Amino acid sequence: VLIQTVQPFEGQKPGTSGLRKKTAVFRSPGYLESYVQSVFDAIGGVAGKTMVLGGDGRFFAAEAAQTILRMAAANGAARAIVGQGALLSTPAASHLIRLRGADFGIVLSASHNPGGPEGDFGVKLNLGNGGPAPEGVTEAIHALSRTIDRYRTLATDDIDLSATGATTLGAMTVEIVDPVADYADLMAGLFDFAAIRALFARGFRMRFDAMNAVTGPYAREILERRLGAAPGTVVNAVPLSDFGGLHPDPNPTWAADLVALMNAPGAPDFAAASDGDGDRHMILGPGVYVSPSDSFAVLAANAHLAPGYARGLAGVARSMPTSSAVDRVAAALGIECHETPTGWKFFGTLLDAGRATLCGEESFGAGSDHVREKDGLWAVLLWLDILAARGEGVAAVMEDHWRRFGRTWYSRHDYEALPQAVADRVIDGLRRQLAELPGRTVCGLTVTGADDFAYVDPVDGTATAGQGLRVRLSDEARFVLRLSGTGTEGATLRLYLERHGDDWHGEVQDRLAEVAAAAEEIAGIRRLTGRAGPHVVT
Ligand code: VG1
Ligand code: CO
Repeated sequence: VLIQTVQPFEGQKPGTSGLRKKTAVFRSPGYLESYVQSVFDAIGGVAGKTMVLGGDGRFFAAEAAQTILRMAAANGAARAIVGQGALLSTPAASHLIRLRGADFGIVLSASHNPGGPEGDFGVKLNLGNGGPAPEGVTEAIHALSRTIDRYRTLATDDIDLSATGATTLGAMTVEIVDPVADYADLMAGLFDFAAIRALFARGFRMRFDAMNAVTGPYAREILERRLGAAPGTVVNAVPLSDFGGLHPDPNPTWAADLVALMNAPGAPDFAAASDGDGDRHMILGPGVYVSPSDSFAVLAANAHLAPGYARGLAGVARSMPTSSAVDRVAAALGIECHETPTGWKFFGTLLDAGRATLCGEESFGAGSDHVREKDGLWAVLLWLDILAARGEGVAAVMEDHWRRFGRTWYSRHDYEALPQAVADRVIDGLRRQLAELPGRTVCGLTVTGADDFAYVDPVDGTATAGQGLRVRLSDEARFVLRLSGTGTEGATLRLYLERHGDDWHGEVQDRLAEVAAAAEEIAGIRRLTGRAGPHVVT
């Protein structure tokens, strides 16, 4: 065992989902090692423990996996379970941790951020329940990273991760597993594969865009092999280290080709895309884009149609900026509905306690208690199961949903790569107004409440403050403003717009125009940033 000295690095503070930095930062000598040793120390050491390791296959992941394996062995870990080729989607890693009773897992991914030498890299930490490390642990990692002065490693050659099987590294057993098989089996146990197979056999056509990221092998195995979708259903199916130059974020901006396909004559019946690490999903039908908040609400309203959820749901949970569409479903079902801060780590206690069966976020994330992460392919398969059971297409399912529950018009406007000081000025400016806003009428809407979202976990009592500024408006409207915690360049402001109505016809941005105008009048995002408009609209 080698003890190497290292100096602490600034800013090794995990954000919404792991530590994300420019790849070049992660490649600076000692940077990854310093962080990983802080992770190991923050979880009480890894001696005798079992680790799951994988990632989305992005540039530097293969090298980082070797570094982490050497360090785990040097720190006394008993076993590492590694996805073949160092691949594991985030939900598959979560499943593997639970299935194998591992103590923790590391996922090498910056999720939907682009990869490559000029792109982003990231390290996610999941604990023994399969879920992202909660804030107490991420704070401990950050604290340790500020004083770290040494790390432990071995002087060994790289091990071959390209074939499945067992080997050793020092005294640690390394087990290289098929990244797909266990996950595919889990899906087969939740959904009616025979019904979905029959749907494809009847000529149902689908396109799944894996965006050259990790879901390709999973989607091919499940959709094309096990469910009989036509060969070629999965496109961009081979994980590439730079995602083929794509930005693996499944939204109308970055998956514009898929949206265009679905808006053209001859579109298939159904389309979906996932992100770098496989935890997000976008759903499309011919001429229909399903907003993520609506997708989550539809899944909650129809989950009982899938065998895995036939008993019904214990409860649901959504992140605060996610639309209230699912709240209306929960009310109709008579189940608990929780509102949590942004990020999957806040759902863990509710899932573990059996108080939420389904969880969702407006950022194309939905999942259930089958793992402790959001899960892109899971959402796609639940959609397929629902379409098969109902014998209807996406448009019909959406219309029926809006007829029953009304429509929650929703959109997120992202202002990216702002100077931090400018973004802070916008946030501080709105925060200072919160107390005096109620009662004010702006652009025809009256402010009915305004606050800085704080959360007390109903299971373990942990308090979290400063999670986003909410302004409630008349006419069942609201806007929310918060700073992103996943970016690597400057600051990103997210403005979330929402309004509920019974009439579901019309264009989303039109229906939200007054809410957007009120938000601009109050928060002055364009005025203070000098930007003409958002970079990305979802
Ligand atoms: C964003 C999303 C959030 C999601 C997070 C991680 O965070 O808004 O809902 O949980 O990304 O997604 P932020 O702080 O930038 O708004 V991914 O697919 O890994 O890790
Ligand atoms: Co992701």
